[in-house]
Amino acid sequence: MNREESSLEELKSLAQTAGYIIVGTMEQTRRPDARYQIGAGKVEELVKLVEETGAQKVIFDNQLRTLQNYNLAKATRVEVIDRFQLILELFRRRATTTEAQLQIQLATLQNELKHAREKVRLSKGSEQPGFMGLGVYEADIYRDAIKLQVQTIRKKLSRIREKRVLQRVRRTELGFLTISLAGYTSAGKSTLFNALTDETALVDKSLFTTLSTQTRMIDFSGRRFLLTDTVGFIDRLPISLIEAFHSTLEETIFADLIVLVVDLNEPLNVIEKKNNVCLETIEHLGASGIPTVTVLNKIDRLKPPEQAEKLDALKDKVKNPLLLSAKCQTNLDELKKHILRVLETYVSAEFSVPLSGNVMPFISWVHQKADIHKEEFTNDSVHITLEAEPSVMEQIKRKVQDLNGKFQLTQQ
Ligand SMILES: Nc1nc2c(ncn2[C@@H]2O[C@H](COP(=O)(O)OP(=O)(O)O)[C@@H](O)[C@H]2O)c(=O)[nH]1
Ligand SMILES: [Mg+2]
Repeated sequence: MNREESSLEELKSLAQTAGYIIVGTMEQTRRPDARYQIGAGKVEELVKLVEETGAQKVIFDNQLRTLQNYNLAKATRVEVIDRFQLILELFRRRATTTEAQLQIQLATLQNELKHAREKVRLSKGSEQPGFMGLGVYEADIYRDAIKLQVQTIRKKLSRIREKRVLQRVRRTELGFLTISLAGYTSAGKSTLFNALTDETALVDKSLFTTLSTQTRMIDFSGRRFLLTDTVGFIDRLPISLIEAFHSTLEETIFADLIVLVVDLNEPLNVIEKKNNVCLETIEHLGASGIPTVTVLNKIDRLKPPEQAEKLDALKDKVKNPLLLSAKCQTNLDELKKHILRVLETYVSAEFSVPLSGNVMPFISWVHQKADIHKEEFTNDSVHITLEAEPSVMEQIKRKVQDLNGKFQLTQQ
């Protein structure tokens, strides 16, 4: 329920990513009503829609105040959540590492703290979905309990420094290369994921009991890959969810290759802005050295001259672009070839450097520019196994020699 169509589309995509089946939608353009967010007449319509469709939940695009949330749940007799809560749920479903789970708990509790007073007041003697069981609390006691939990989680988080390399090493030992699908909500990641995994025969289940449903095996050119559909980037991500988003994304994006999916049907300035946010975030996570191809998706919506025009405008700003339509399954074979080409131009190497004052800035630079496979610190040196573009590798080699280290190219 919101003003712009694109926003509702995005909400639908988010809900689907979180595992919901959408049975109906409704929109209203007006000034928000204090009691219900939507107008009284619209509430009646909503109640009817819920009854007719048998919906088990109502999701609002606009942020709901506690009172509105309460009144809507009372009227519809189902749980009502807003976009913020939906995003939290989505992260919760995807988080498998302890760090990600803690970040999400933290965001949930902080949100709860904001609404605690009002919620306790409303829940006295009520049995609304989402408000149950709070009636026994006094507001201050409830708030104190939350604050205590927040502190405990903060402490735990500061103790956790997970070795993200480990997960990858394990997969590499299994003999698969991994590919992650990244990109904004609605760009077409899941559609591409399904298109690429369509013809794939079922493989030995026991191997995959540890994998989530967002990861499947694909096979091409005699090689096997694990393809992961990530949570993706979200427009207007609430600031309080950024840490939770980073840790959820981080565990899925560390792959041998990233396929960044872009909706080419959007205006050029929007595409560029989103692409920059993606690249900056990937860099922030320390994953910018990972080989990346950019899928310019939804070309079925554009005429060929327009496709060419946009490709030309973007080609220096995005990494290894390729025109494609996930929905119509055009250029899927080109994508596979493109992936192999990009992977093959990367060279592998290993090096050791003695630890000295200026080694750490160099190592963090390497983390940004190259794809690190293994990193071992001893008392007096660091040993790194990595892949990078040939020009980057050349720079690394020179710097290693400057630092009196040993450098060696290896076979892939
Ligand atoms: N026209 C067109 N629509 C597409 C294409 N790929 C995805 N879509 C549509 O875009 C919407 C979002 O797709 P989805 O795969 O859920 O995006 P995700 O949020 O990135 O996973 C859906 O309605 C898809 O049907 C495409 O190549 N062409
Ligand atoms: Mg999706």
